[in-house]
Amino acid sequence: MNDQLVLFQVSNGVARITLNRPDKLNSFTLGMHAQLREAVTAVRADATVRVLLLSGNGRAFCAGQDLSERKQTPGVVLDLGKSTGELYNPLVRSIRALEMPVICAVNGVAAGAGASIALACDIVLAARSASFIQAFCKIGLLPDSGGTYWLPRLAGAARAKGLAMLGEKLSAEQAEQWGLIWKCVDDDRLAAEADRLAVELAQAPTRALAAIKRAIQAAEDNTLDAQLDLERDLQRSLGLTEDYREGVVAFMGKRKPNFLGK
Ligand code: LHQ
Repeated sequence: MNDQLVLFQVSNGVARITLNRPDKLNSFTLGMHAQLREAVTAVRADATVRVLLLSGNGRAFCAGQDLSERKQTPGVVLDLGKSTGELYNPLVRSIRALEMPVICAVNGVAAGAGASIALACDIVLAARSASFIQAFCKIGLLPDSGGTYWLPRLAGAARAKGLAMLGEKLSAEQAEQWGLIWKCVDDDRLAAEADRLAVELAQAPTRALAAIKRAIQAAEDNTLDAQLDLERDLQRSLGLTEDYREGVVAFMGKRKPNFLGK
């Protein structure tokens, strides 16, 4: 039996989390949730980490909930709200709250909650052969883990409803064209391109990136007035950072800045 349901490694400011149940398309079990939670907690606690890179092992990114764990048993009331509320929602919230960029390298199919978790990340790269499937409607459910939040915001309500109600496979190329993801790249370039971005972002002014993440997420609900105030407040605190000072000094000195994420 495979006990390492999530692979976790930190080097040079980059934390790499890889979902690791390839034979079941990295679908979520209780055990995988627990290990993923532990890894994200370790990322948050490690001050050297400046970017998180999430991916999947094998031919899939993640096929959502492992349905063998969610079968109806006669006489037992199945509470899907419990697993959504206690497992998936905290995961989505933790990704959104991480004060660093989270890159998702979608190496293959992302279905159900797997698609939602990918879309919760800040920069989503996908292999050209990857796909996104709102599989929920095929088993009588609605998109969860933020699915009904990301889809209309990223793709518009018409496409969101089509995707969620039809559950058709959306190719990575179409996902890029519809603005669901950052980029789709050739399969054999995905790992290298994700690594290149991770290394670049790990050398970026982390606090500015965290502020960008926070502000853009807030913009999903804010009025312009509230957003202008938030930008002012965040800019005020960024103006006090070492990285801002370094950025300006480096620009004036016509040299490359050395950002420390402070
Ligand atoms: C799987 C799964 C899977 C178990 C592939 N479970 N074994 C939240 C809260 C509470 C409850 C419910 O759900 C949620 C959120 C959700 O995520 S709901 C949506 C759950 N996911 C799905 O409905 C997707 C189910 N999977 C599929 O539709 C297909 O596997 C896709 C389209 C992803 C890939 O198809 P194929 O490439 O043809 O692969 P396959 O179907 O042959 O799968 C390979 C193996 O992985 C196979 O096992 P086996 O032992 O027969 O080789 C599948 O049974 C297993 N697998 N997804 N979600």
